[in-house]
Amino acid sequence: MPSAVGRARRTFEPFARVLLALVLVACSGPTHEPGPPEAPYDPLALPEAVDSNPDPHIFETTLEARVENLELIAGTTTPVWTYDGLLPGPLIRVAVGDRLIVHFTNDLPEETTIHWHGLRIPNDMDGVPDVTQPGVMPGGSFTYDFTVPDAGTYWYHPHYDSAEQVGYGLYGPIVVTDPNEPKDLGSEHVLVLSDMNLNPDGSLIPGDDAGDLGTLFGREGNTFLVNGKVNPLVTVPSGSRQRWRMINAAKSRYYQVGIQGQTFTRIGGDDGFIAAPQPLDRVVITPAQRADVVFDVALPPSSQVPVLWIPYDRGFGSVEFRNSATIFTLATDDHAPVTPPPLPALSRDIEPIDVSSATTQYLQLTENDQDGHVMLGINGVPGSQAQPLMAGVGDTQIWVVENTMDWSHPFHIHGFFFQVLDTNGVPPAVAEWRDTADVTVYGTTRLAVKFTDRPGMWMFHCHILDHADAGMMGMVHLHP
Ligand SMILES: [Cu+2]
Repeated sequence: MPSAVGRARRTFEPFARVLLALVLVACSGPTHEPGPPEAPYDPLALPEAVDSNPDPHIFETTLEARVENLELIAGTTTPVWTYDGLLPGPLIRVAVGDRLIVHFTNDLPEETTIHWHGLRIPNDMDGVPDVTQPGVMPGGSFTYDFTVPDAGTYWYHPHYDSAEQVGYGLYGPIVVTDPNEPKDLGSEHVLVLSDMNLNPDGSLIPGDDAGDLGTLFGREGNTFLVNGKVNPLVTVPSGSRQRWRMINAAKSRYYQVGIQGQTFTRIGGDDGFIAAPQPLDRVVITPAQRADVVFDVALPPSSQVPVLWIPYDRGFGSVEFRNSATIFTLATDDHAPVTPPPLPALSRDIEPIDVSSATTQYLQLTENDQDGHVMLGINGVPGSQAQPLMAGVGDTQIWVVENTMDWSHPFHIHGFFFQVLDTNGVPPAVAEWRDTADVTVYGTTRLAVKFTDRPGMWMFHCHILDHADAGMMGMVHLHP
């Protein structure tokens, strides 16, 4: 029979042990605590804009444009032009039909605005300085306030000195979600693809580098960036389904994206889902376009493969003597491969625009000389000197856009979706809504646009921003 002393010791000892353990834990600090399992580091994760409005259907936030020193090349700093100090700017994620309010302040040394690329919003929210709003001066502010009408992947960027400002880093992604979209589309990443022209010490190469030749070709940065990073290592489970919402935010570079041994299924483009999924080995995204792709990672465990930029022929000098480059490295973890559920059936009714009573506008994309300097234009006239095209609300128009130059032009219309009728006589492989379409070297793209509503002055331009700034832009005056 245990003595009273023995009982007391046995009762005391566990207390002492617990006490000792507590003291040890307190002294050893948090590193010895097991804690919750850490989520694997995701270098592609983007900080998201924060909603300060309690109304679930209003997303209200702030954006500040400012110069921020960031380390893009290891050991150097670059004075990047940013939204909120981030490259790219914060991801704005809203649901279709939400009201978005952005209180914007400009702390750059230069005038700026925000253009909401692809969003079908009222004209006075379109962000074109001196056309739809006064430019936002240094120290100034402007409130953007509109309803987001369409699900899809979009982006925002300035429309003042845009080649320089976008080239220096001013851009950010917008995802407009649809609560009714099919599930099982995969683990989602928003990929903002861009480039930046940097000196070895990290400083910015000026936006007028290489003079007229730079303007004609369109300046491509020498540093590839994905979500503001240089060649990050991204680890995912073997076999897992990935969904990449890719945005080409580069000011001039075309992205042709490919992975050795991997097929993509493109499910969306500029303005939401396309009519039917499209299998592709490579995805071509002109400046400003978007591509929404899914794929099941065709890599064994513990392996890695480069996600490549592959030279794409957009005219003289774009493919000659150029090699593929790594955008980032895709790796698999050491777990057994996973098998995702079958891809849900995806289809979207995209009725062809009725062009039976459409009028036709002819636009030649032209190169002009002015005082011995390269000047670009539309129908021989730079944007600053051009008369606007005319359209009435409810009109349908066919725009025949003809390229007379040695370089392709990604042609963008603000505020409206359009349908490409054909490119060099060939209709698109799959029906889709676009806001930016490629016009190939000496080629012709015909597109149909219905000006449904929202009168005002709407801009259109080449989205090689060096070309736009050199005059390849114009306006369509949409009257009530
Ligand atoms: Cu162009």
